[in-house]
Amino acid sequence: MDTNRLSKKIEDILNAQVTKEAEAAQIYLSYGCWADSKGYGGIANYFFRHSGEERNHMMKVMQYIMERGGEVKISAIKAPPKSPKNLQDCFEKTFQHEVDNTTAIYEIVNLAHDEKDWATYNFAQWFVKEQIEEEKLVMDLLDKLKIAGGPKASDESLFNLDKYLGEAPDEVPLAREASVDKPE
Ligand code: OFO
Repeated sequence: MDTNRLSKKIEDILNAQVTKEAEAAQIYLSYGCWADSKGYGGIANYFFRHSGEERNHMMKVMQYIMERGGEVKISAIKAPPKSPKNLQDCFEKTFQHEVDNTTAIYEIVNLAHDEKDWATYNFAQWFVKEQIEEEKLVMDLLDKLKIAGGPKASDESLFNLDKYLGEAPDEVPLAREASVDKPE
């Protein structure tokens, strides 16, 4: 008896997402190492923590495939791209990476919707919300760098930014949690 509750297409797209999450973890590891080599220990810490989050995402998708009776295929992952040129480039590339990942998640949602696979559709909603958070987190990074002076940021403001990011919370409040008493 076939107990696989996933279509071949859904199983394939989810397996591709397992690989994407593993690749994201490697990219953030590489950015963390790059930041550390430039003396930004706090920013390195930020990327190392986020690398761990990507591994957690990988685990969630992997477990979901198995939970639905599907077959997980662990594939080779690409090497991370070249080191960023500077902090602006690093944060912009991080933002672009998250936007690309959001597109990949939306493809899973679209396919699940087309196939009326409501279990996968429901599972993918966790990632839709997570992507709002992840994009907002990186938008905040870009905003903080801009306030610090962007390409003209002084050593002192970069020192403070680095310190802040080393201790910054990994969760960001979302609009859905806002109220007039607690707007953010
Ligand atoms: Fe950065 O996000 Fe995974 O899914």
